[in-house]
Amino acid sequence: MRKAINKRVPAGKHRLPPLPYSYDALEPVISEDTLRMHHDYHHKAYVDGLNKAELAVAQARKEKDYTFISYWENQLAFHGSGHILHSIYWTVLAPPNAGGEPRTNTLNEINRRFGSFDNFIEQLLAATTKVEGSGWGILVWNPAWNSLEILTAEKHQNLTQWGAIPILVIDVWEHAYYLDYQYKREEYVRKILGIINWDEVERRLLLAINGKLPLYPEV
Ligand code: MN3
Repeated sequence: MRKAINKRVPAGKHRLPPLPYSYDALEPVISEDTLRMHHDYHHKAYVDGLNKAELAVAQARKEKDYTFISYWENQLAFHGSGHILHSIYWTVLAPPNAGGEPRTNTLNEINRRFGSFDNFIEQLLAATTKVEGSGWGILVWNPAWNSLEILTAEKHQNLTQWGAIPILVIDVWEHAYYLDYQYKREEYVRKILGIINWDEVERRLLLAINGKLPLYPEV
């Protein structure tokens, strides 16, 4: 299991975290080709974009020239959120022999909020499948009222409740599924829901409940 890492990362020094398994570990749900491109190219682009934005903002500060600040603020939100969500996405997926049902605390909180595990899955499937354009389905813990909630994100950064902590995230950008599922986004989400690493979800939820997050797999 991944250790809690809470390093301070200086501006411009983010690095792509390694996948916690081999590129073919999620087959047949996610092909080796998809996983390799998704991690090595797409996730890396968000890490690079975040570093670039942080350094640009630092340079603007130094030069006292804020002509392009709104552009760089947009880039910080987009690439920073993309890096965070992808880092979580890899860790909450497990090889196909994992899956099954949530662990004790996760199941208790799901029942409390959604009434039953089936209700939860139905809502998560519907909400995630129906994200407009590129985005994410996200199970969050909201410490403001101590509850799970299902939220979605358009792109990586739009639509949230501030302070909400992502516990389980599902990428529904086309790059996550198009090679393997083409337009069948719902089928991809269904398959993903069958390979969730519920041990990791439980670990993240317990940390969140105990005020130990934000805690992302930074390197
Ligand atoms: Mn992605």
